[in-house]
Amino acid sequence: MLYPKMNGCRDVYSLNGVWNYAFVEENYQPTAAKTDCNPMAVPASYNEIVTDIKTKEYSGKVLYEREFAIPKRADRIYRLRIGSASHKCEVYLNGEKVGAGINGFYPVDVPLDNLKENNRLSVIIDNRLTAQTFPNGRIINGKQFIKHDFYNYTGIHRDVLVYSLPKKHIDDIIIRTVVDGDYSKVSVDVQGEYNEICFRVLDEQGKEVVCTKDGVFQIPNPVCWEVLNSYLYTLIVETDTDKYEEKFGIRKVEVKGNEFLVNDKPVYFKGFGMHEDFFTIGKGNHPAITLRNFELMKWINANSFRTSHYPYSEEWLDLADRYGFLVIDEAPAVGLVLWEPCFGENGANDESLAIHKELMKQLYERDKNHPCVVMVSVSNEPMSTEKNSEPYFREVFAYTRKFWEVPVTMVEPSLGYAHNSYTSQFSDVICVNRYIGWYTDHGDLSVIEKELTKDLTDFHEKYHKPVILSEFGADTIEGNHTLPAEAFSEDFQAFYLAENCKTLDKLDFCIGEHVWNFADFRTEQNCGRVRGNRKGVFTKDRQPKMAAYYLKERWKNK
Ligand code: BDP
Repeated sequence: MLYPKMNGCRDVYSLNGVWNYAFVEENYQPTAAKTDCNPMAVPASYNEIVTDIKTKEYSGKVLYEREFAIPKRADRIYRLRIGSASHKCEVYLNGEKVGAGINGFYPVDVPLDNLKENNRLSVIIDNRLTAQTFPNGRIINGKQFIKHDFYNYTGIHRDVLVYSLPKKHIDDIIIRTVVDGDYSKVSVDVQGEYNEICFRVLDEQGKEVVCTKDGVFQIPNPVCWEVLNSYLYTLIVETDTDKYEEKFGIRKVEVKGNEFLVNDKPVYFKGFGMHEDFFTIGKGNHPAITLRNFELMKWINANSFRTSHYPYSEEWLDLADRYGFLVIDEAPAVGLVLWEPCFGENGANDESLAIHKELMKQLYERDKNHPCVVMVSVSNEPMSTEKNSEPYFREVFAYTRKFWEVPVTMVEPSLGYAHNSYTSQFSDVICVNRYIGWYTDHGDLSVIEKELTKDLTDFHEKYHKPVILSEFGADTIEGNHTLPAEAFSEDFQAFYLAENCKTLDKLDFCIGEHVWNFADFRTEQNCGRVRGNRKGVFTKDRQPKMAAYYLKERWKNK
């Protein structure tokens, strides 16, 4: 799947802006333009814009509608791409159904075969979460219940683009670097219709270093894409009728013994679990917010992040490629925890499994060419202590490995230990979330070293895999200071993180630390949350808390 890009052979038109929106009945059909609508911004979550609590927390179907006209050429075909609409959606052009999306964090790309001079585009979104959706949820007596700890934002969250293609066009480009262990060899697989094809590669200075008709070629004196020192080549594929440019980086990723190697060199993951979340736009994509996030990560000397707990917009990955950040790309399989049962007939069942597998495949189709993606996570904190999670994840992992060549992991919940996890056996790297001294022994820093050492060592001794502490953190209200350090103060957060990090330094099989969370974010209303999850090292408006200075210093030297 290629992102729509404009060039001499392809046009792209943005349909972002102010649309009409309305809550609609279960069986609503957009046969005619709906007149009793309110205006709504795209991309954005409506929950952050409305002022009435019932509207904000509505669960059900929502219509987004707008009209558009574009210059139409007879020698082109047209498609629509919605970067994401949360969670499921159906797409209609002039009242006729043209496609559907199965998940709120993936693109929906559909043909627009019957474009008229003036068109009406209707997108019907369903934001309800069940045992067959990702995230998982349950609807009990008409009420939505979720177990994941972030707000169930609804809306069209990423760009809406109409694009044109030549009739004979390139459908997909798959770039493989480090073929046969040789850093100069690149192989490109092009899917589509063409009679003639040519591959050109430009280096970062724009100098042509390859020009060939053969999809397997050598790059002279290759420069590798390195952690925090990225180098991106530009591949230009030209056919008799079409053209597409894609950036790529040369890098090799491997787990060997206790190490995670990028280009044969061991790396230590320093960074965060994050969220797409900001004031007013909610989960709406905006490049300025993403860029601010990246500048802060650079400032704090981080080198990596996990797209907790769903795939982020493509713009994040483009920028991570450019900044040289390592990304653990996570599927939206979150909230499969604490139901009774979580897996099996009355929980995540065969239908859920089929969708989960499809999402692992679509993740590959979207993200495969990004050098920053060095590991894939199939799920965050599923109920790995339930026996039925074992056959379920055996299949998910095996299926994921059919596409992805990078290591595959799954993030262990706080309840999962080496002795009771049915799923850790499948991971290439063991990722463990721990909140010792926060959710257990609240406020007591003295228990961290002993318990964390034991938990992580047990995992390592049982599975002989490297371990990442993929979440640890403490809620912190900015501006709040206490002596001695007490929970919720900035002082406590800094000491809390330091105590965990100090412990990790003694464990040589530990290859990384991802603090929870990069910034404060919205959750459901909950008496355990003071207007959201406040474990951010940065505030929601992206200013540092005291702990940020501790991490900056630590990571400079680590
Ligand atoms: C972990 C979850 C994460 C939560 C975090 C917390 O993976 O999504 O936000 O706990 O409670 O278990 O802060």
